[in-house]
Amino acid sequence: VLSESEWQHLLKLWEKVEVDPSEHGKIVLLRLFHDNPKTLEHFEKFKHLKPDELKHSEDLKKHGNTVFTALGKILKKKGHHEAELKPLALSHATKHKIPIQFLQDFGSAFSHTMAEKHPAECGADTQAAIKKFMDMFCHDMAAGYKEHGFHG
Ligand code: HNN
Repeated sequence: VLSESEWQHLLKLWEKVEVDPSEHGKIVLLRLFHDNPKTLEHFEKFKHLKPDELKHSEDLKKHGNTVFTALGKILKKKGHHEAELKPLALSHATKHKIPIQFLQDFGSAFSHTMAEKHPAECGADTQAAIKKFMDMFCHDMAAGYKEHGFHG
């Protein structure tokens, strides 16, 4: 459970993200694909692209926006995100079959990217809050996965 001050740190950071969610999303996804190349295999539309094509893909920007819009909606619920997580757990468990480990890897890529791009908003308190938030997200997604019989 995050404290009110931890949520405030995250929401303040998110104001920076929202200036350009597609660019932030793209950078985090590129980092995720680099750190764990297996994650890329789950994207039919990206997995055949060469590294240079991926880097300049408009489609990847679009998907970055999709992912970050979803993440922002969850974050703004400050823990009361059941309604937002339900459809995501369903699609990521049964359609995309994304192991929980990949969601954790996304959390690391997200955290590292934020520290690099927004050092002023990413002090120790905020970094700890990001970790708590991503742990909570992964935990709740895992619970949703189990309801659909996926133990990824
Ligand atoms: O639920 C859906 O299928 C809607 C599209 C969507 C959303 C809102 C996806 C999505 C797709 C479908 C893409 C399409 O149809 O254009 C796929 C193949 N994801 C994946 C695959 C992997 C994946 Mn995710 N997602 N997503 C979202 C929203 C949010 C979201 N997804 C995530 C990770 C880490 C991976 C593994 C590579 C991911 C995260 C962390 C989030 C943030 C809440």
